[in-house]
Amino acid sequence: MAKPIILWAAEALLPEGWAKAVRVEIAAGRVAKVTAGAAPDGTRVDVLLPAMVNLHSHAFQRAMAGMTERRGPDPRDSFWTWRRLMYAFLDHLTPDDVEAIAAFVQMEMLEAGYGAVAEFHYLHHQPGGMPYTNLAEMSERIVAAAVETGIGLTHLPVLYSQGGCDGRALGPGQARFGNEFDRFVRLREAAGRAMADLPADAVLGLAPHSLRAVSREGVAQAVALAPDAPIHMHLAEQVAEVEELQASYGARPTEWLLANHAVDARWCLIHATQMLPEETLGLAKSGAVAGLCPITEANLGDGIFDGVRYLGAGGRFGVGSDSNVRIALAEELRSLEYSQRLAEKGRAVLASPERSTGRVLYEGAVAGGAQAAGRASGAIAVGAWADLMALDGNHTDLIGREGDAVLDAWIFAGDDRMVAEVWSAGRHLVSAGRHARHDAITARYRTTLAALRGRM
Ligand code: NGQ
Ligand code: ZN
Repeated sequence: MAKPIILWAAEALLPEGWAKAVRVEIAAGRVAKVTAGAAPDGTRVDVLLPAMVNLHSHAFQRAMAGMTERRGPDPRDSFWTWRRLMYAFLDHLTPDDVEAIAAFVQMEMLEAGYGAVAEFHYLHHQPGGMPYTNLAEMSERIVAAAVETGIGLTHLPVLYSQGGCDGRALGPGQARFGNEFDRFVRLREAAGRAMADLPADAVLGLAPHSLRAVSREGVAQAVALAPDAPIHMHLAEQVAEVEELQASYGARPTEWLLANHAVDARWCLIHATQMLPEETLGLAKSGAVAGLCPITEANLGDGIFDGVRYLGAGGRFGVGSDSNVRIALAEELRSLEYSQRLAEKGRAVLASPERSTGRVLYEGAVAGGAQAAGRASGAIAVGAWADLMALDGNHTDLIGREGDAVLDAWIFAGDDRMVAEVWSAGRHLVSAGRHARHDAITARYRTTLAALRGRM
């Protein structure tokens, strides 16, 4: 077996709280031993944290970041007009493009301090909807990107079968996503085989896209397919979606889901923005993770998650970069808190008397992200995958700060330039803020984007 890796941190956030002079031993990708008050040893870092899981990404959307900020012909631009542009954009993408974009965005995630990503993958087929010769071609490209970047991957092949919850056919922009359940099962199996190239921390889950894109039967079949796998679904993001579901099912999305499925800790509900108080409390009690994507939700004009009520009821949450319009972990957490302050007209609304805002946000999202990804990480604890991140204590905003104040300074005053080192399941991928393959991955992304712009 490989020699254990030794880290030593001036300060570290452990499950029992902050500790000084912490020595961490990593063996076979997992935390093997943690000792506080230890003499300096091995690789020295300043502030060691469990690394975050990015619980929701559509990798390809990274390449359209910043391209949808103009008014269109519609009287009102919205999520739905954005979605049309997104469909038009993705129709140009080849498997090579997807691999290059995915590698680039995974590299950015790692450099931002994420150790893993749950990729909600629905771009399966050729333009027009014909499958590739290899049904799981696009899944293989996501996997290949993860092999290159080393990011911890929870791959979520997406079931997408209809154009709306009345069961209408897929729209022309949705042809590349579509599978009936049987073909989806084969696609997911093929994706699982492709994942043999990944290290042992990789996870295969599944994702019925939404109650709009999957019928009641489809959701039930997906739930039964892999009873232990993480299951993710978009839920209650937009007002029009709530209205559509009420018209078809006579219930609101979260209300319907909680009444018809045994929603529990293996579920991750993405957005959960449009909920009535009873729905918020019901979701909090279920043990599922609310997958919040604050930067994207602001960009798309979704609305504001009822966070104070949800966290007050013990609800679990994590964060995702979703549309990948911006990869920024500190900003993702800050945006979440600021949305709550603006809604509540108060400050530090998620903090508790014992724990600062930054601490509540970070510890909550790191645990929820790991749960949602089906990944044994989210804490610097013996037996967990060594998903670790270190902040640079020499940064000006961290002068003289310790404990919770470090997290508050990073999240509210700083940004991801403070992220110095990242390990994913013991793989040391980011050093001094840069991914080991930063230049090669960036060069390929440049070439890919230039060619793509030429074709559009
Ligand atoms: C997606 N994104 O699957 O990329 C969706 C848009 C839809 C967000 N919901 C498509 N943010 O929901 O129909
Ligand atoms: Zn999404």
